[in-house]
Amino acid sequence: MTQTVAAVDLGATSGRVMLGHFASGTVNLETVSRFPNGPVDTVDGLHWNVLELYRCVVDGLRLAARARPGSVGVDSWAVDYALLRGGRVLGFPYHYRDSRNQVAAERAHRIVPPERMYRESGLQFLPFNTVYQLVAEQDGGLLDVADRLLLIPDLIGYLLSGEAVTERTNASTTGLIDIASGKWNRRLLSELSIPERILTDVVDPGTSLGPVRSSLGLDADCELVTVGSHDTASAVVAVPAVHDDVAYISSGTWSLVGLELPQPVVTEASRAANFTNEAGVDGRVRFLRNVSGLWLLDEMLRHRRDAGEDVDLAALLDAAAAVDSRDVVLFDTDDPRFLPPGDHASRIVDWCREHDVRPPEGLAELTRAILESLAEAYARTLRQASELSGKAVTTVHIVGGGSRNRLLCQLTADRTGLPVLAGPVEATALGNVLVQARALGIVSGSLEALRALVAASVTPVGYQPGGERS
Ligand code: LFR
Repeated sequence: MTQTVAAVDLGATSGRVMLGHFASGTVNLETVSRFPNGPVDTVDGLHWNVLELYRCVVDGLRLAARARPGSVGVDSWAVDYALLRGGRVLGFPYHYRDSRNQVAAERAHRIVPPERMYRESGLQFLPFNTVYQLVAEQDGGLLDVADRLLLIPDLIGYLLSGEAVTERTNASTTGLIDIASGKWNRRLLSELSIPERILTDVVDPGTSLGPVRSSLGLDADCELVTVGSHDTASAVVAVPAVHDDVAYISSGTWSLVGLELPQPVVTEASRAANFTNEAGVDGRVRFLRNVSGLWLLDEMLRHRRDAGEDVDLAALLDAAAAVDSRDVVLFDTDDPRFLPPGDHASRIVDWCREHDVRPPEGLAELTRAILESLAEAYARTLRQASELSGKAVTTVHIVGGGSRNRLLCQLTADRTGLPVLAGPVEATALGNVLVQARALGIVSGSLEALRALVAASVTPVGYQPGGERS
């Protein structure tokens, strides 16, 4: 008998509602709806249009209702939040790429040094970590009146069910969770004047929050179930690993490059290398680093298209693959100039000029420069992850949208010197439905059992170092 659950998966550039059908030891995803998402530039900065996102989620779930899913789970990008008072959302949530955070980070570090923040949270420094956003928020006055903070997937869950909680994997990206106890870090909150009253209980993935609102047209017993609500946590659940010595790259807007560990690595060396210890499903640790991702390419192309240029992605990737290796340019994909939306092509050229590197010429060379630089950053990050954790890696799994980019996968095999297994593309939605299905008793077992189920359901594409670039 087939059993079904529904996933809401919100990415920084698009969202989707999917059904996960479970039958005979396999899982099969069905896309119900897709909708665009992105920053909205307003007079007071970059925001998310969460009401529109919620509307799209509701429309998708109404369509999903015909398959009578037993539950719904929500995941999204991390760190961003809404403030509420009396159940009402106060203003449009800020987008993490807004420029307000850098100054706030400096202000926060004058109160609590970054070394201590890292020791207590295990979180890599990113200027947009929730903790810094909340310090920036102190200037706007909303924190004084808010009575609740909800991270984006928890906000959507709240609007769907009326239940307000903070799911643990995403909570770990705030910088406000004490890594030793798994609880809100009260001392840090008080030192940074972040009111504790706005925080809700932290719950684990796989917790039922009760029925979704009846107006959605789902069955009366369809419940909201927490999943790895940080999209990367869900994606890592669905890495089709069949042995332990693997690394993963969750490749989308960002590339999240690292390992799964049983225990965190919170050393001065891991801090210096800016590795994070984010909470995974089942208490695992996602020891990884944020490397930039397809944002570099997508934003460069969006900018070109906005300027009226007609760009065919498939043809561009072929042209990029054909660029002579002597014309390949490497630049630092982590340079902060690439964080905000804008003209990435000019920024790459500027970076090259400033670093005495011949700038890439034309879109094919620019594209090749982006993909080679990403692959080089992956290789460096994976070497560091192994060194810092002592864990050997023999295979690299690439999951998410980037697993479809054959040139990127091949370059990753070349530059890491390791075989790459690419896919599934929809790892995040798969991880989301797997954790729900386990909570409902449709499937059972450890993360390894869930991954074996993914491996039985999808066939990754293999790339060998030195293979053909196509
Ligand atoms: C990926 C991701 C990353 C997080 C970034 C910002 O979609 O969730 O893990 O660092 O977005 O939230």
